Amino acid sequence: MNEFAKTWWKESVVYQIYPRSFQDSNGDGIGDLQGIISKLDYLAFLGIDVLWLSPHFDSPNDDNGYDIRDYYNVMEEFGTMKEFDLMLKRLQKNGIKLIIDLVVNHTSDEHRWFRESKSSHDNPYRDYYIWKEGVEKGRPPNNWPSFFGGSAWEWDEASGEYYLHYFGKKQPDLNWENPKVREEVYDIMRFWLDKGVDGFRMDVIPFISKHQDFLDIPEDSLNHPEFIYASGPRLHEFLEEMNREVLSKYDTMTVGEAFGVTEECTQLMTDERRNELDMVFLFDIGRIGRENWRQNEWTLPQLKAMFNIQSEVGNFHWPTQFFNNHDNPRSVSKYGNDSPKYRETSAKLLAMLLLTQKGTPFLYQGEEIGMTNYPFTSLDQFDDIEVKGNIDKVLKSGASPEEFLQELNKTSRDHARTPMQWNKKPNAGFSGGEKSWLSVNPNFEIINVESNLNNPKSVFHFYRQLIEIRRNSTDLIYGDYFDIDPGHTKVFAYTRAGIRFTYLIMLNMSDSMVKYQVRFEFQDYELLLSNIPTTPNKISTNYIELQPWEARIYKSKPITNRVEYE
Ligand code: ISL
Ligand code: CA
Repeated sequence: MNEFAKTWWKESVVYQIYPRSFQDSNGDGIGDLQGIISKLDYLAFLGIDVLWLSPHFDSPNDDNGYDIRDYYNVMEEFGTMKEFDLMLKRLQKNGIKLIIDLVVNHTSDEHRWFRESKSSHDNPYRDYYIWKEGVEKGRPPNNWPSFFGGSAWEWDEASGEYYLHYFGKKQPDLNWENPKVREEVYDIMRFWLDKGVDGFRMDVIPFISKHQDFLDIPEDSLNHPEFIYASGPRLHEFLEEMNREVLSKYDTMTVGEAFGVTEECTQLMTDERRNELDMVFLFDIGRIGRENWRQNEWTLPQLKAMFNIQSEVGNFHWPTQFFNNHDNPRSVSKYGNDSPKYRETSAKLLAMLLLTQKGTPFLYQGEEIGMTNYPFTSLDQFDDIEVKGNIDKVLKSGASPEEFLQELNKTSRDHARTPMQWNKKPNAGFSGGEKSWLSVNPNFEIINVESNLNNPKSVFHFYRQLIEIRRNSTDLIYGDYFDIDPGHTKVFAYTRAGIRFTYLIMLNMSDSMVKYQVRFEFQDYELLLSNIPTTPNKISTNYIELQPWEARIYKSKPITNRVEYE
């Protein structure tokens, strides 16, 4: 039996909002804070505990806010600080906590620090960023690539040096070796915590410590530089300092975006006996089968193996669970089946998977109504800097535009960023203006919040029910995870064994009916919820028939001989 220490963030269900695409309140085609405020009742009804807001700070939007110009101001298009405060107050009134996005591996090149830094070699801000001479004229300091295409070094003619940017060239990396930079970051954190936010999602946090030898990375790592970038020597020292200086003084929840980390690094970052972060987002599940912009085949046993690794972290680590965010395609299109026949059933199955695993679940806007990928028909429809920045490289590498388009239809970040589908009105009710900043998915007349709310059997209500079940069951939150059948290629069957109850979850993740042999003592189990109306209340034989994408959760009778949680 496990001995997890109880905390509020382990018991929370988190919902991520990408403000640009959530709800536009003034008709300019861009989502905003008033838009979010107008939907808080909806979020409260869904039953979420924590809201994670993607960057809301002043930004020139080269990477939709992940390029911050001023950490102490709200993005003009999103609203004002007053509106932020109002949103926070309304959230608190609804019992919803708020975590914000801390993007401090880099800033915008329009940030005052960078403008100063660039202005001359002896400017006091020069060392806020990473400047280096080229190896020779016209050749950057090393071969480090940017995730958004080309070299990670940008030449600055005026000062005769290159600056480092792991992402776009308008996203220069901060120099965390400089203690003043770290102090600035801690000040920013205090400012928002003192306002009342409850924590942070930390953008590409493992990248903050740079290898100071600045050596070339091996050729075979060039397609995946994240593994090198995430292995800087001072990461844990910096996180420990941040925790000591800031986090330890507040009751917060922190989740680091752990891009490129090893298992060992994850262990160190999230060990409750150390003082770094509470949780991290791992990339294995979300990026299963991914090879940069390509999506390859993957199998259910491979997916289960990843859940198993996450659950084996031990009692001093707490995982996160998520299928969607603003950087990934829609889960029902990737792990489910988004054809009209199975979309709703498979979206509900994924809801059950997400909400009955061990770890804090993170939902992403639109997931709760089963929103799907967008049917892109040409390369110029993409908005994302990741696509635009890499297009030349991809086509030069020999891929045809058709192939690139076909793969982007499975992998692009823009699938997650199309506007939230609220109703059947123009722009899906996202905006009352002429045009939304990114096209609305043409399926909005079928897939939208209004029709979900009106139908008690909808994907939305299924999420709501599961959130409710989870909230009322400590055992489902803290109970042990056991994969009953790791090798089965269609059925994902597992238990969550708590102090008083054991839950049995059976998911048929395939398009075919499966006659499944239950390898479990099931006599005392009763059905709690399923996504197919004909599911029997009790398991009565050794073999059960699971319909395509059928998902069931059973609950045991109370068990009396188990020890309490700490
Ligand atoms: O995998 C990726 C790069 O190949 C991206 O999807 C993503 O850039 C990566 O996961 C890091 O993500 C975070 O930092 C980026 C920002 O563009 C993403 O939106 C953010 O989530 C730079 O801040
Ligand atoms: Ca707006």
